[in-house]
Amino acid sequence: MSKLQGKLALVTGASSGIGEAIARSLSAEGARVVLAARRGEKLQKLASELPHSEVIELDVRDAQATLTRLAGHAFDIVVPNAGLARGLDPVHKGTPDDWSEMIDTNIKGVLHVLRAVTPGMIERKRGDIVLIGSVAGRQAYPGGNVYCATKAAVRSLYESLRYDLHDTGIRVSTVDPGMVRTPFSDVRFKGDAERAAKVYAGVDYLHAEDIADIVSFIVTRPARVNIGEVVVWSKDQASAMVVARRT
Ligand code: NDP
Ligand code: 8X3
Repeated sequence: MSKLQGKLALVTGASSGIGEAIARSLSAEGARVVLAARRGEKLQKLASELPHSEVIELDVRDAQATLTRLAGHAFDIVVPNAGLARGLDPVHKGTPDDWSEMIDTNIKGVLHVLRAVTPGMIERKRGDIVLIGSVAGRQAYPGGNVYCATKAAVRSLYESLRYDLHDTGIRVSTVDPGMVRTPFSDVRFKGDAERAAKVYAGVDYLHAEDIADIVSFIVTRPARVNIGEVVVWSKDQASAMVVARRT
């Protein structure tokens, strides 16, 4: 079945993890997918597997580049998924450069993408925006401070967008995952693979494809249906911090 035949989708952060899985899933449903991220060679490799896809090398922190490179595309589906965590220290031991990277990517990067794509969607009176938040935006955890705050901002942005866009025909959703095994923790711990692996030890963690399935489900509902917020936990998680481990 090709429920998304004829649709054009944008996925940022398509070079890895959840974004890559979303791109694959939307493509499998028949969409043409624009793959955006900084690592062009990874995007090219994925593009070689996805029919009619396009690569845009982009750092979403760069407002002007985001506006320029996304111009001229009539997107039906936009998933501003690019994001990251850096560090897990308390604020009094934190690193301002890490904070800036998270704020610039997870909040301002999403805004840059939205500023680029929403005018065209409003003109066309339709479209889907699916934000990727996190359970971290709903409950803070020790050392999560700035990352949690950026994801709380995404959640707040979701609520604002519903007001900004409710009379435009555009549907707005947020998918807020718990623990998904991707390179996320390797990035957070700056390549410390051993520390990253411990995050998932003994847990029946979520797979990127689980989140991608949900995004595809959201954007294939009848036009009148807007699934708003989806919180997705691993079955082993009671909260961000309370996790059953079978070691
Ligand atoms: P990955 O590290 O696997 O992927 C992150 C993606 O974001 C990469 O494709 C990376 O591409 C891209 N990215 C990072 N910075 C930029 C930038 N400045 N410009 C463009 N692209 C950028 O992690 P995940 O797949 O796990 O994370 C994806 C999203 O899911 C994030 O928003 C994250 O916060 C969220 N999330 C993750 C969870 C998890 O447990 N893994 C749980 C809840 C939410 P590149 O480096 O090539 O630019
Ligand atoms: C990623 C999930 O719980 O590590 O957003 O913050 S968590």
